[in-house]
Amino acid sequence: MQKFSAWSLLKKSFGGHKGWQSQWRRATPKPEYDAIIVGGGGHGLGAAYYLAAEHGLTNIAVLEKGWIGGGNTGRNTTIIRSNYLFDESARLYDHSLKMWNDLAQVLNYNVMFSPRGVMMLAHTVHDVQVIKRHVHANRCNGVDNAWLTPAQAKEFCPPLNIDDNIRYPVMGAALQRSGGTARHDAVAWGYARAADALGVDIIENCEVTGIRRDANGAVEALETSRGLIKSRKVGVSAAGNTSVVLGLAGVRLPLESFPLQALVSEPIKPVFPCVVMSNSIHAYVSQSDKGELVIGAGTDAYTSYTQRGALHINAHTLEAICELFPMFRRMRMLRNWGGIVDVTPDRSPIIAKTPVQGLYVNCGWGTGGFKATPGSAHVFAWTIAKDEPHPINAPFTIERFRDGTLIDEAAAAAVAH
Ligand code: FAD
Ligand code: PYC
Repeated sequence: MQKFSAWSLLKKSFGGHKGWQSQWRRATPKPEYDAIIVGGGGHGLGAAYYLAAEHGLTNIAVLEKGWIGGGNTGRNTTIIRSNYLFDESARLYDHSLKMWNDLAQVLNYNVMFSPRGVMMLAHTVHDVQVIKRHVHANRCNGVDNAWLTPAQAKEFCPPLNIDDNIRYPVMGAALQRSGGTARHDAVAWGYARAADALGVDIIENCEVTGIRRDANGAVEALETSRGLIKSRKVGVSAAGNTSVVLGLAGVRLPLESFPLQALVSEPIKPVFPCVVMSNSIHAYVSQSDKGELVIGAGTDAYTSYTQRGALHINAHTLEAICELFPMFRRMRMLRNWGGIVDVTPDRSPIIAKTPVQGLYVNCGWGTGGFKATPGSAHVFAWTIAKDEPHPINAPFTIERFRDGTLIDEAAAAAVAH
């Protein structure tokens, strides 16, 4: 009788991740496309998918300098929520949250969306006031969020320590029940496979190194590590590196790039029912379906393009986790990594046309763009296809930093900056 390993059976049933990857890697760029997306993260692949699926543009390519999902999409802690303060953000993030609900069906790929609830802790009187303000603003915008007492917070998340005598006692929490997590790399692969099926070329190991403009200043071609590729529409979704790529066309953006780190523990049986975040003490945690605790830290204090950060940031985060969840004190950590996030002055993204005709940008998601992937990709595709913003992303312009129409979401970013 023929024997199969679990891996060979998996490959037989699904084609195997390696199989799909090598198929994309073989794709040779055509000399010209109707549109090109720079950056094969969730936002770029998603935009390519919606360009093809909703706007009928199928002669398009995604150019990725490494491998798809190898940037922040495959490095984040997968928290999904829409409890932002301002109306503009509520519309954008809630558009996305709604799309998560049936994304697996739309893409025919299990992105493992799990709306298990996201709880944000308050540890000081200031936290209580700020978080309650968010709860009220969210409810006015139809975004679900509720204030919990410490006892109610513990009832929702039994491992939580609500002892009054700890250094940062829990004074209450906001709970968005419709928030949760999804499988990060599955989002990149799901969009890539669905886009590929519609004819999109996904070209890995292809770095954009130059942007050529015609006599009128409009985009006409990209210089890449795999040769010159012509296109009159180029959308850039190159988180962490956006200012470098846009700089190739002479466009300056108000962005700074910082390392942001995360780590996972050894896997254990299911013990942690939801997502808990604490902005004040720089720690957030959930448990993945593999059983690992997924723990995230604050950003490093210094700008950098390296995908790793300083060790003491993690030590601080782990101290906070041990204080909030004493039962995790003896657990061992398995892996630590970092990503580079690009941060705008108002901690809100830019999804917009640029001053260069045919050049569009989707960036500035800082520490929080994973949750926005479907909604952001959807409105970015609209912006590229129609050469005008979708009503949802119309406020997220570059010009707001000149005009002062900021959307200041520093408090909702939920991660220490
Ligand atoms: P990416 O996935 O980074 O994709 C951009 C791609 O562009 C990369 O693959 C890169 O290689 C490519 N690229 C760059 N330059 C070039 C070039 N010149 N040519 C070709 N390709 C290029 N968000 C949340 O909502 N919830 C969270 O819990 C969360 N946790 C996080 C934890 C960590 C540790 C980190 C680092 C981030 C976290 N985020 C979180 C933020 C989130 O990961 C990002 O905002 C989001 O994934 C950005 O997606 P993207 O597709 O824009 O970027
Ligand atoms: O935006 O929810 C978020 C987040 C959590 C961790 C990093 N970003």
